[in-house]
Amino acid sequence: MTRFEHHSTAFVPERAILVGVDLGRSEWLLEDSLAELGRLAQTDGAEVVGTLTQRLDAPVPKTFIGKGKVDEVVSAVRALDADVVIFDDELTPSQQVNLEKIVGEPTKIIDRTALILDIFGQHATTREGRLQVQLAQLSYVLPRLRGMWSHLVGEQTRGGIGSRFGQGESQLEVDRRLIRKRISTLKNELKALETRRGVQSKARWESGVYRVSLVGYTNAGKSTLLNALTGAGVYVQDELFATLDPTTRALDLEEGRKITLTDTVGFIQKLPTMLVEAFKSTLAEARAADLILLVCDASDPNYRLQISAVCNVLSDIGASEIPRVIVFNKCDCIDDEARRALERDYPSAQFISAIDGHGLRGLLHRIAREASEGDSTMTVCIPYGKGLLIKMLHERCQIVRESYEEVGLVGTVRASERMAKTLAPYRYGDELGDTEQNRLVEDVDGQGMPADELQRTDRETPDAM
Ligand SMILES: Nc1nc2c(ncn2[C@@H]2O[C@H](COP(=O)(O)OP(=O)(O)OP(=O)(O)O)[C@@H](O)[C@H]2O)c(=O)[nH]1
Ligand SMILES: [Mg+2]
Repeated sequence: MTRFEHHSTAFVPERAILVGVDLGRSEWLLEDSLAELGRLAQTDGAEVVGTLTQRLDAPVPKTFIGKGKVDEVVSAVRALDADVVIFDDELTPSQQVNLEKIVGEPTKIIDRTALILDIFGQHATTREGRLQVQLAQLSYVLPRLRGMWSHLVGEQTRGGIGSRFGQGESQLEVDRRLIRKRISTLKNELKALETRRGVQSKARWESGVYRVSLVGYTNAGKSTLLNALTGAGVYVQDELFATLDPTTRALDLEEGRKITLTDTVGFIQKLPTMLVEAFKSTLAEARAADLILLVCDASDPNYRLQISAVCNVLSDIGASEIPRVIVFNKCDCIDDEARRALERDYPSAQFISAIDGHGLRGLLHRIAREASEGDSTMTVCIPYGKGLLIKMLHERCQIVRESYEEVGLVGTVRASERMAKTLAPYRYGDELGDTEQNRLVEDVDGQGMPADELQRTDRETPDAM
């Protein structure tokens, strides 16, 4: 969000006025919500020059805020030379048009949703991420075409927030029909990508590797944690929505188990529904996890509300049943008293600092413990010819005891339910161990799995993935 100054080659930040209304419906304090809006505006490159608030029982249908407040906005825009007025709540298309008319060109009236969409537009890097953002932006634009977007028709864009929507989409400037068509094309493209992603998730599920997703409020430190644990080199920044696209890295636990860790898009209160909708397939990464680490900024006074905002989105995307562990990050920034209070209120949480490494070993042990939940102990004998299966055994099971015998590798292992099924035909020393039942179908794909097992795994793969 920048504007071009005459006589200078430098871009200067747009000057923004924030408007917040206390409708008495949110648990968030108006000032906290506005502070967050200010950070969003900053992340988008704006400079906040003023803030106006109002307490209302219900929004005023035509202008969202009352008439007196509208007059105040007009005077503030003049006095502060503002380029844009940002409302903390979603405005209806007609409210936006009415306000633009009253405040007058060239000041833009936008809302939190548009701001978030703009940030997403700048931060999306993968093809899927960009398509998802475009879909969300066009869904936002469609009902507003005649209003705030009419100025785009036959006119060069004014630059800044909003003008980057649907970058390079000249048809955006034409009419709704074309936008609808584009929306449906985007949906199809995304569906195709989603199918491919689904295939990948399924492959990972079948491989039996335990999957952990890092989920949490934006800026909680998810990417920093992924980097600290795996050296992934994911973009970390003290700004909101630094990361949009999921990154997955493998990690070997000390207990001798391989897991994958996935970092993904952060959540925020009042997350626009169209974004949740558009980012379904990215968010499905969280849904496909065996364990969710709910990363939370312990130093943020609103951590409780942030946790509940995250839980709401998790339940929206159908991920509420997945086991989760709350991870309080940034513990280097809180004092002992605050730490004790958190430990008292969240006795089963983990406490870490992704920056100084405090608590990371404990966190890894906790993951190992969660991963071994439901494990069973079994003794197997695997012929040496089954190299891949032996590798799987070492990577995915906890080895209690092993010896190299003439018949093959004989190991007593703790195996997950999935691995136990894969290993069942190789049971050793009990009734299943006899050679007849041990008969293996030749490897089709080199996975070392008996054919009937492959079928079973196939059938049991959750549809959601
Ligand atoms: N003091 C302190 N700062 C931290 C810690 N972990 C992360 N940070 C800082 O918090 C900011 C956000 O970190 P990120 O890792 O980008 O957060 P994120 O959760 O990935 O954020 P989004 O991608 O925006 O959703 C950065 O400035 C980090 O340096 C920590 O343990 N202690
Ligand atoms: Mg991040």
